[in-house]
Amino acid sequence: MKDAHTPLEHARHALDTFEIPGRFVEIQAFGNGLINDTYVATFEAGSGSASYILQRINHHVFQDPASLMANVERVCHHIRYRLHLESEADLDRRCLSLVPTKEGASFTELHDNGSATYWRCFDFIQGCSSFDVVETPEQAYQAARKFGEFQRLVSDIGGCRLAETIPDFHNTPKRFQALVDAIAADPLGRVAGCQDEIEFALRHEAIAHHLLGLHARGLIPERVTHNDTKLSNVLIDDRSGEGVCVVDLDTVMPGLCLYDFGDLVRTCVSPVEEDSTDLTSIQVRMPVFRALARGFLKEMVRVLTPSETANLAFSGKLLTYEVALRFLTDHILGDTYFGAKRPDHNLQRARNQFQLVRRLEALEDEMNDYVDELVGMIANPEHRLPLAV
Ligand code: GN1
Ligand code: MG
Repeated sequence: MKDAHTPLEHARHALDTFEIPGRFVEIQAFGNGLINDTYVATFEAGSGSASYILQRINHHVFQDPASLMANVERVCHHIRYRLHLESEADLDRRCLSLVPTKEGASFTELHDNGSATYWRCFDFIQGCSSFDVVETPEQAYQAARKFGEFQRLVSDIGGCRLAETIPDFHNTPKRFQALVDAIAADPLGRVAGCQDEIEFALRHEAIAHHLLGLHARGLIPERVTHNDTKLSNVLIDDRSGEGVCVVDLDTVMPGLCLYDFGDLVRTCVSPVEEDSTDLTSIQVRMPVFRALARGFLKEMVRVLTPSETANLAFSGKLLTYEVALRFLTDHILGDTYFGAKRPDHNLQRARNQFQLVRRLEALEDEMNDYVDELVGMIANPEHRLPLAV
């Protein structure tokens, strides 16, 4: 086949390398991810049609696609096995299934105009939706429960330590240093236009060191974590509203469990998306926070150490601060990581997230009190905890 030209033609070409039965019908772009390019493809086979998710792995971000895919294969396989042991009936919707290439590999490498691209393909999970903004506390509960279950299921994955697909991904002190370096370099002269955000970031540096400090003292262990637990990375059943499947396994690697709870708080409590410019709408919806704590603890309460539980509320502030540092750094360096759909997009994202840090800080005591209350109720053998919303 001749070299593909448009991204869609390229995707179509990649699709041909996978072992998919039936006749190709169509392919189109899918989802809102910032890093990988995602497509959905439909095929006609026998009695009906079947859909597939095709993804181009961003190998500038994930520099070792082979190790990444080895992680994904191991994690998918392990989750399926664990769910099978728990007698899960709906296995094909509860965990991702990779479609092998025609050569039996988990991903395909293509060359287009001299540069390599990497692709993988999953069965499409029918009857689900994903959301960028939580609509009800019930949805938050479902998402948190699913990510809690995910951690519980992968907690006993055997074999060697999973590969770090992005080294230091949630090393917030290093993210802080990257911002300091970007400010010093100021390659596009953007620093003058974001003094308030820089001042806020620098003044809050202590946030960056807290969890890794506890980890260094042995109070918070390393676990296998998802590391990108935004709300849109869990599929919710269209009919029952139940959490069905955790997706986007690219950053599953060794990490701290609070990174996962923290990113859930970051992406769920606010009623507006992370790039909304209406800063007055950014609030912490306490019923949503409470639902997240209930959902996550429902699965993880027996696994967590006291320091982990004591920092559930803090973790939301940490992850929000961290991504704000990353957005601000990317703005200063020219939007090369997250991309930008409009001028100052990453600065707007950073402003939004710093505002959320302020709101979370204001309610941190209230959130901690709720977590204490919840843990106390669970510890009481006679508790009748309203774990469901
Ligand atoms: C990116 O994978 P995606 O596009 O959903 C990023 C996350 C950020 C998020 C902010 C690998 O997520 O860390 O929290 O954007 N993923 C990577 O929306 O950098
Ligand atoms: Mg992701």
